[in-house]
Amino acid sequence: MYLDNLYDSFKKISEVVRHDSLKYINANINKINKSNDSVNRIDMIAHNYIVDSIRDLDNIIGYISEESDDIIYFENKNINNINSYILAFDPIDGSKNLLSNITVGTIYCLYKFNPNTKSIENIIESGYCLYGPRTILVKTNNDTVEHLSLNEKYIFNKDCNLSFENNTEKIYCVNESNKFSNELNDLITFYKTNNYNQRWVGSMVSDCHQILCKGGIFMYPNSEKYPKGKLRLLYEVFPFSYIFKVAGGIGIDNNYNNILESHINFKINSNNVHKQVPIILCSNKEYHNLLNYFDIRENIFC
Ligand code: FBP
Repeated sequence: MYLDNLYDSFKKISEVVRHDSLKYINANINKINKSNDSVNRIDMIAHNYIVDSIRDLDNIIGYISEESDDIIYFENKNINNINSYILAFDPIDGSKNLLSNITVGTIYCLYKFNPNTKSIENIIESGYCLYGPRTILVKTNNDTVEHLSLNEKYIFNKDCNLSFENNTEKIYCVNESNKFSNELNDLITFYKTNNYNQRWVGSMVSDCHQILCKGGIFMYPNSEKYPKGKLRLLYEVFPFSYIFKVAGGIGIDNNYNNILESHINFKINSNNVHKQVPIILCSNKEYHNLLNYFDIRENIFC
């Protein structure tokens, strides 16, 4: 597989997360990233393993990491090659939760990239590796979302495909301590009064994985604290929107439109590499419920 080296880097990260001293990996290394987060040693260990794993892959001319200020091009690559890819990744999503031994993960997205216009042409593959009770890799493979587990021989074995077809539980996932608009507060009340169960782990990989496995809706909308949203477009929002799409779901923006369409051919520059956006991720069933709810609401209020 083209990205086998990358998957191997996840095995190394899994080992470090599980076995290295917590004090060592959780140490603050006096670095603040572009999202104003303090960087822990594990963020850089994971970042370096991933960069080393893709450095010699043909056609990957560069990468975008939560821990790098800008897009980085590999010196040994022809960055004008029209058949170019870039990899965007969040080395350790939810790393602040490691101290509490909560599941964290790596999120990645392989983009077909036009080096002349600096724009994304399309998504080739996206996925995440969860470092939880088990180490699992969830990734798109053409029109399926594969769920693989790391076995005792350090091989990722396929367990199943993930699809919303069978996963229809009523779960809503949002950090309710944030202050939202009346419209969103009403939507959250709708879930509470229609027997939806609430979940919030606080690491996107864990929360979205739960929704993928069971059904429901994940929301990180804009709020008083994050007027533009908190999660990053290129290495959190697009990867999950593509995975949800392949699994029979959708990622939607602030206007409830498909975010993969509203940001098509996204042009990357130094100012938007870490662009934050509001996001809602859900099954197509929940998307229709949401649109129905707003239709009804509109008729009530208009
Ligand atoms: P990073 O840890 O990669 O910076 O990701 C941000 C994140 O931790 C997401 O994983 C999670 O969904 C969100 O922030 C939690 O935010 P909050 O603390 O506001 O609930």
